[in-house]
Amino acid sequence: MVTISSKVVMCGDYAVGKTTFVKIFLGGGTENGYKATVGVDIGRKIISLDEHKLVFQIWDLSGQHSFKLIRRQFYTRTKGAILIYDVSRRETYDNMVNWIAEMLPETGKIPIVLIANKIDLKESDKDHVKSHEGDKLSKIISNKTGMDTPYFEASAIQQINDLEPFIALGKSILSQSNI
Ligand SMILES: Nc1nc2c(ncn2[C@@H]2O[C@H](COP(=O)(O)OP(=O)(O)OP(=O)(O)O)[C@@H](O)[C@H]2O)c(=O)[nH]1
Ligand SMILES: [Mg+2]
Repeated sequence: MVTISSKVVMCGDYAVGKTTFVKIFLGGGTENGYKATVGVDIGRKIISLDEHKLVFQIWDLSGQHSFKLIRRQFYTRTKGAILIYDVSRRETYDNMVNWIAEMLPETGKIPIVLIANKIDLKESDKDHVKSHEGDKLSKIISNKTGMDTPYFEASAIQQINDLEPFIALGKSILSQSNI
């Protein structure tokens, strides 16, 4: 058994649900209401995967535009990223390419997992971002990283695919670690 420590960043525009995912993963449940992350929150969780121990250090970044300039320094030594958009706000999908452009020069090629969040809002929003658009984006990311980009349609609030993205990222990080 090997213990691997990995810094992971949560990326995506404000209010897409980054903090909600992290809270669930860290075991804190969900809270109602939106409280914007200021700068970054850092959490830690150890999981067992394929006989190994993975120590996730999760950097939950602020998606607010006003933090864009300071975010760059947070990417050093990052081993993996979870990118999230909100299917009910198309601009958050369109902006994913800007997040990738912001991150990859700092991190180099790292495993990325893509989440289309808030699928519970799909029914009430005919203009929602469609599944094939998520697929397409995950392929674009794979082309940039040279790695598979697992893609999840999720509702953090309804706990649909709320933990799976973290496990998928952990597996990708392990497979990149030459153990
Ligand atoms: N309907 C719905 N709402 C969600 C879902 N996930 C999160 N939310 C809500 O979206 C709002 C924003 O969630 P946060 O997790 O704080 O967003 P964030 O991405 O961390 O935002 P910043 O910290 O500003 O970058 C909150 O009111 C959440 O309750 C979901 O799956 N469905
Ligand atoms: Mg947040």
